[in-house]
Amino acid sequence: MRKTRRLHVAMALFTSTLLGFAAAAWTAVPVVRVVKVSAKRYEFRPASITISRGESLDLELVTDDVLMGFNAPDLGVRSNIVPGQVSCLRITPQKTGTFPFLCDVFCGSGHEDMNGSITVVD
Ligand SMILES: [Cu+2]
Repeated sequence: MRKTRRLHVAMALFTSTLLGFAAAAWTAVPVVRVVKVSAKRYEFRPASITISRGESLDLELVTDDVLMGFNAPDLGVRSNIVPGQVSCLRITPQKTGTFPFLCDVFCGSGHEDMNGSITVVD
């Protein structure tokens, strides 16, 4: 009986330790918000994105049209947007404000008006 009881106590300790590790591992993984940005001649959807300062955000850039670009020069990020592919761009802005982004690959007559903004708040 004693051996069985000790075994149960040991198993309970082992299980609770494992659960503790699992919980620690779970909470240590940062959750990154994902925003899908669709580029279509001649607009981005959404055209305005809001993020908190220091937050990481993954932009998933897609298009069904032609090769385009996503460029947010004030945040130091850019990527091509290739038809049929998902281009992932992570941003973690450290300054607040409203920062423009634009298409920087000529895609047609309305290309110059293809833009949007990322607002970073505290
Ligand atoms: Cu363009």
